[in-house]
Amino acid sequence: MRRLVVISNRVADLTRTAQAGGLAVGLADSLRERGGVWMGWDGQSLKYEAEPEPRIRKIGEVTQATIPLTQQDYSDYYLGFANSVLWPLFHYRLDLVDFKTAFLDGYRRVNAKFANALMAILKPDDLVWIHDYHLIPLAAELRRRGCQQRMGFFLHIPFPPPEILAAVPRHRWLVESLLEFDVIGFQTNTDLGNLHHYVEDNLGSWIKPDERIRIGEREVIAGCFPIGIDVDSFIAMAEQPNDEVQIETQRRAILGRRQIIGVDRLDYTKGLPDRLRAFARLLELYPEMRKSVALMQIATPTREEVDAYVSIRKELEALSGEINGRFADFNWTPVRYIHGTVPRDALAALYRASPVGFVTPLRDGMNLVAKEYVAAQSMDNPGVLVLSKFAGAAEDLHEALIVNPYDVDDMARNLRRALTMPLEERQKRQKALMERIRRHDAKNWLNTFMAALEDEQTQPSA
Ligand code: GDG
Repeated sequence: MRRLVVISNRVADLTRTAQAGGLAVGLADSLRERGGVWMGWDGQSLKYEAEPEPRIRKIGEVTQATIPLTQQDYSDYYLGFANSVLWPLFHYRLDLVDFKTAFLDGYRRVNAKFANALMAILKPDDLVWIHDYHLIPLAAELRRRGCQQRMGFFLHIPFPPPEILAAVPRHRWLVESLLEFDVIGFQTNTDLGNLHHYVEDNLGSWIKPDERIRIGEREVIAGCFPIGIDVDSFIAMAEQPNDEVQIETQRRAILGRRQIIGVDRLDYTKGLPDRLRAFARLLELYPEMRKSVALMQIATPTREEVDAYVSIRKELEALSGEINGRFADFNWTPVRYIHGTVPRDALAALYRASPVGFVTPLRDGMNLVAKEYVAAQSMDNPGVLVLSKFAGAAEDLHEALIVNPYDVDDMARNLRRALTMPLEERQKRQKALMERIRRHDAKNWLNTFMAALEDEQTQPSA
């Protein structure tokens, strides 16, 4: 088996279980099994080094190589171009894009740094797999340095339609850089279709009947590779008793209260304010639900140095206070809003103890929480997944209750439907959803992408 070298902005700490963030979770699950090298920024050191030497550490079958960034890199590349330009742009949020030329320069500079560090590690028959929007120009940088290895790219977030992409300066350069990869993977057919439209309209390239993109003499495989979870290990975790969660669940059962659960990084793409409003609307429209239901929202801190994240945090704190002020009683708190990180095993137990999983992003590449919620349910008495139609997961998870995350009334009605759904219907939906998350699990994601990457019919560009 050829050695796999994975590169992402950050590497996950494989010795810890409380990782928040879909990329870290998805990749850690896949790499632990296959083994290989994982390179990225160490996430901490912000010191200046002209040509950073990767720091090497071996954990099980995985060799981790990390490099430092400077404070300037961190501001321009990470907070700047990646998270204040590409993240909002790719999530269709043009109103939040904050473009500066210095950000673009920093983005190119850091991608060049990654390429220099990689040149010291790569062996001729390695397979190179690069992840996410932070590193789109990395293949082009590596090719410029003479790299001949097969290179694949996976985009964890959505790929927007051409008319949205066109709002950012140098969008053509960005897509041309992307096309330097041999294989480009997306979460959904919608994202893949958006790339097809862009290349046909703007680059004069064409899509062959086998879906390969023809650019001059080269061919690029672009496909849909939906990410998944390690279903069995999640089931095992959910079935393990977690004392603290169990005591809390029993207390709620005695009081006849049921829990709706939401778990997200605290990000403006996750639709949290309207989710809280929808819960309030449920209490308004169906007063009989009061005191018998509560919403637990876990919102894990993320990117707190970007302004848009500071305002969403304030908005949520105000909203949950407002809803509690309006509806709470001396012995019932409707919203439990937790701004923090919960251990993964407790999370699994919480999903299992919650009759409704409430996942309502305004736009999401896939959304692993939706799949984790399904995996954690017991077949005897499964809960119901209420899922946004704008999550990538909705392209597959048809048996969830699919909602419009901009329509508070629609979400409230579907919450009620979930809370009152007969057991037989819940079991039928659960069975079908379980089959779907097994078909598209972490292993399938890795294997199908690797098969495309190992397909030697497409030659790397000279
Ligand atoms: C990106 C894309 C795509 C969250 N809070 C805690 C915690 N988490 C874990 C969840 C889940 C992961 O973080 C979040 O994954 P998502 O997929 O929901 O979302 P993003 O972080 O935005 O991920 C997304 C993903 O990449 C993979 O390609 O699906 O669309 O945006 O695993 O459980 N984990 C723990 N404590 C927390 O408090 N332990």
